[in-house]
Amino acid sequence: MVVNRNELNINYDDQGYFVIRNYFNATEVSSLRKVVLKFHELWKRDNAKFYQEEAFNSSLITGSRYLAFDDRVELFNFISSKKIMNIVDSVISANPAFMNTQLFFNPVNPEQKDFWHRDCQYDHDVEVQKKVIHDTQVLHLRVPLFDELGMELVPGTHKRWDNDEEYDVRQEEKGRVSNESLSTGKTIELAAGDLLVFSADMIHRGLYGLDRLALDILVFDSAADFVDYVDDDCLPDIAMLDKIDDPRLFINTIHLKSTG
Ligand SMILES: O=C(O)CCC(=O)C(=O)O
Repeated sequence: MVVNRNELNINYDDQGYFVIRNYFNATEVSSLRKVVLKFHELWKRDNAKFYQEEAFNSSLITGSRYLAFDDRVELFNFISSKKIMNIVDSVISANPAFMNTQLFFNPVNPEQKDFWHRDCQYDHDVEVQKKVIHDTQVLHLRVPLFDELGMELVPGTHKRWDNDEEYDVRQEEKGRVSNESLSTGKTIELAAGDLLVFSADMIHRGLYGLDRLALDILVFDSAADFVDYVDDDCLPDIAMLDKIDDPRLFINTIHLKSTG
């Protein structure tokens, strides 16, 4: 599939997200699903109480705790594949760097509700959030491994502050709660094979339901100050780097770590 990188960049800049339908073929999805499911089963067993009671995601999928060398190399090669790098390069033109991976699934407890947020709200108070949304933001590339209800996003909020409704719901002010619907929200249904790219700091929520299992790849611009968020164990070692076709996403992170 030919993607128009310039057009993607314009969409991202304008709206804070874009989606490419049927970007991955059935073979690519099933190979990825196989290795991710191996991680997921082991992770669930190891985190049984957390999984049963409250979890809706895991992270550090490329780390050494649950996956062995060959599976990790396969994941690293997917993350830095031509298809992914084409997209990453269209949004971050100079020195994109790998941050982490996350896996999103349905919480076991059906009473647990999906919730609106900006990722930066977990690191910063409101006054700082108002500033950091104008700085470089982390990019999420969501690869759904099964058809899912998808995500709800508020277009444009990667560049603007919340209106009153958005703020009260997201921050649970004035009696509002974070799983209420927002009149500005836009639902993006996703199917296995699609790719959704969005800014971590825009207002968003994942929609629970169906068999959702989505791999999110998190990438940042080397010029931004995010390297402290990277766990060393999620990066490829020398022997793995040798088996990665285009390792620059990881090399950029390793370089930042060694100079930071
Ligand atoms: O899918 C979800 O449950 C939430 C996703 C999300 O917040 C994120 O990818 O940053």
